[in-house]
Amino acid sequence: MAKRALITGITGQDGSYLAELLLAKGYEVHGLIRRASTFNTARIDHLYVDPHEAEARLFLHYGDLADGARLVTLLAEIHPDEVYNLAAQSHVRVSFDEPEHTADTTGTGSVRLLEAVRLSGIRTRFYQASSSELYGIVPPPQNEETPFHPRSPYGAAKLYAFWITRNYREAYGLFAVNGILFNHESPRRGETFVTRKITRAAAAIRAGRQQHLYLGNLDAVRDWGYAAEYVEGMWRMLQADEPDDYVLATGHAHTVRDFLATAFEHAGLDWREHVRFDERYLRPAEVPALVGDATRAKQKLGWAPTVRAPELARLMVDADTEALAHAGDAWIDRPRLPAWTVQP
Ligand code: NDP
Ligand code: GDR
Repeated sequence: MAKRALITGITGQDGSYLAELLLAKGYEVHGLIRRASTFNTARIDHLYVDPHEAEARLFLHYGDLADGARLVTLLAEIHPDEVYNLAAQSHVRVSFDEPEHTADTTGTGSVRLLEAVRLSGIRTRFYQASSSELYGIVPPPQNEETPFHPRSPYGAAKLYAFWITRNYREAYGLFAVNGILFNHESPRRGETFVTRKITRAAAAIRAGRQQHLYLGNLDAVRDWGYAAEYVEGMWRMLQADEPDDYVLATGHAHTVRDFLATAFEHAGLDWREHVRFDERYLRPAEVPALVGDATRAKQKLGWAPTVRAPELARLMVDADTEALAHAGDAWIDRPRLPAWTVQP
């Protein structure tokens, strides 16, 4: 019998890569999606097979991490072997504007899902999308033994989700793991995260569709990996003999400025001629440097990433150049929205 997985956050960057991976491994995949007035399935549309067809193995269900009763009925109906909790309000800057909503989705949402596992009485393995943002201002390199000091409402909400996941493991014997993932990017990255904002701008400026790129702190250091490789690590965590928490990271440090320089150079541009500072992109409290040590994942799971930030920057610029060519007049420069709103 094919294994069955439930993914929350399936319409997001990681959810789409994980759905692809699990389908390729022969899983039946169920995804939780939020009802919206427009379709929000662009990242998984290529996986669509008419559910009336016998070969269909991807099924979507309306639901929300804010709705605990719905999560119970859904789990009782689906009986997944594995649950991947990827859903979250995942933008750090936005979490300062919407701290309560972020706590409700990113923090309390996790305990709603864990309780739903317990109340529905199913036996399943549980993955929680934890984050390097937990480390905050604790200096690198960070590993599973490094203390936490989150710096945002997002980080604080993820801290609760981390501990409640561990608590369900200790209290109820649930096979529940935290993947503490450092930043990972791809051509499917949300357009307001800094890497994608940079690579979209590089493509648009080269094509004469944009003049300037407005950014905040260029000195922040991050450890950027490739999302498609990180979802493999998530899956491996749930195949281990014993539940444990794991860091996934490349171990390589780059500043935002480094990423910017590589991306613009690849587009044949000098970033200094186009980049402007906008204080609206600063955070009330910044996380200066995150660089992970993924030794445990390498030793126990055999997981090792191969794509580093410079290669990632180039592949994302290439993907955005191609997307721009196809979009034509439909191209929207979404990160420029602060001109009308305060969207980060
Ligand atoms: P995205 O922001 O791309 O995706 C978030 C997903 O969560 C979307 O599918 C979104 O749905 C869904 N979602 C948001 N709120 C709710 C809700 N209330 N109920 C149900 N679904 C909801 O994030 P990523 O794919 O980048 O990240 C996946 C997870 O990993 C997140 O939890 C993130 O915080 C965490 N993480 C990410 C890292 C990264 O570098 N990418 C690093 C470490 C952790 P919709 O499409 O409808 O908005
Ligand atoms: P991060 O990612 O906060 O690390 O969270 P983001 O790309 O938003 O910021 C990275 C760094 O770049 C600086 N920065 C800017 N950031 C944005 N978004 N826009 C800008 O214009 C800009 N200018 C400079 C930021 O200050 C920051 O230092 C991501 C998310 O995916 C989280 O969900 C995840 O948990 C962490 O990565 C690990």
